Amino acid sequence: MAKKPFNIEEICEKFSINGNFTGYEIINNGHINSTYNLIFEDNGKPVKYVLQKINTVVFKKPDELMSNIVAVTKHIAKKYKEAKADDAERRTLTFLPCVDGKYYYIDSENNCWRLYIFVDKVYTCNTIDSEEVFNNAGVAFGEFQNILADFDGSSLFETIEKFHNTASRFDALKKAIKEDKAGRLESVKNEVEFALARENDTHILVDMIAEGKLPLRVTHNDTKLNNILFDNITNQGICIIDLDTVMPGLSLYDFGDSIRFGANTATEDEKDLSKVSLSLSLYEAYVKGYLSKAKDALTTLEKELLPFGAKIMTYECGIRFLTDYLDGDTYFKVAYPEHNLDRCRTQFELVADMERKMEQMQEITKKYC
Ligand code: GN1
Ligand code: MG
Repeated sequence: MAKKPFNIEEICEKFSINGNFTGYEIINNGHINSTYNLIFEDNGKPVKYVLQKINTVVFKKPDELMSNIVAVTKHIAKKYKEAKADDAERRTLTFLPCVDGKYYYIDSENNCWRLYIFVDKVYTCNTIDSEEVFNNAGVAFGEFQNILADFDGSSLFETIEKFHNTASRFDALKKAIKEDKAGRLESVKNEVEFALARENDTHILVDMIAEGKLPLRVTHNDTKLNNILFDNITNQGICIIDLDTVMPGLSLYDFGDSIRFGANTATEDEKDLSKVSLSLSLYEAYVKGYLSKAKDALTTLEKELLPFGAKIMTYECGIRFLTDYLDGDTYFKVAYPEHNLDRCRTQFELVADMERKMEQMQEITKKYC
């Protein structure tokens, strides 16, 4: 039998878990952390937890990271409890402290672990063709933003500096091009040209923040479809996960990243680019759901910029994949050598399609404002 990627005796001791360990599953959704479902048996009943190895190259300060997450999840839990919501305990993640009171522990090999209670009777999606479910995704992220509207953003640490500062992401790309660390520049001339041609776009939101035109809110910043747990029976997005990048940010980041991932007719790493496009019907489904919750909280300018938010987040993600490809794949997990390049290509294909469909995206958005 293959060696387990964690030491189960140590995990049980540190997080004081009772019950007999019966097995685990590897969850392959994220590009950063490693995630496992742990299954125990306690008094004849199965009990599940989710164990995550935090990528400490990306998240350098686990104490600050977990301080953010525990504060945010406690806030959300309190809100649903006060509202007497059905299933209040399933509406956010419950992290378990270690015996020393910290919400993570570092093992002898310097791996950093955290544990939360498994949310039962839910599913996740990596692609979607159901407008109804994507509409529910919009509702879920709209509600997430509302519920954090009265959370004090100044108490949050910046877990990754300038995370959605597209201008500084662009500078990082230029540096990677100059250094060409992995010797791959020659093979990505078209992608580099596509990226450099859109430099003007990279400053737009950054400048508007500096000029006070757009408000900072507490945002998720990584609103991929697979960061929503959907209820098996109602298909509602009941719990938002992957809270590592909850920080002050723009509503446009969250809206845009959802569209980037969920309204793409192909997966993020599809090799056949003819399958990649922006689905206007999925775009509409999301806008409708999202604005049904967030409309009143957003300013006119934010609402006007939603389609641009989708484009710029897709572009930003594309240049991040390209940068990592040029740097030799040091940031995102890859399954094969061209993985980051394939991801970059889908993102740029989608940007091009959004540019073609920008007017239609604007029309649709207006309808729900
Ligand atoms: C990463 O961890 P995951 O897979 O949910 C990344 C996001 C990217 C995304 C692209 C901390 O998210 O910013 O948009 O990959 N997270 C971090 O799929 O960099
Ligand atoms: Mg994730």
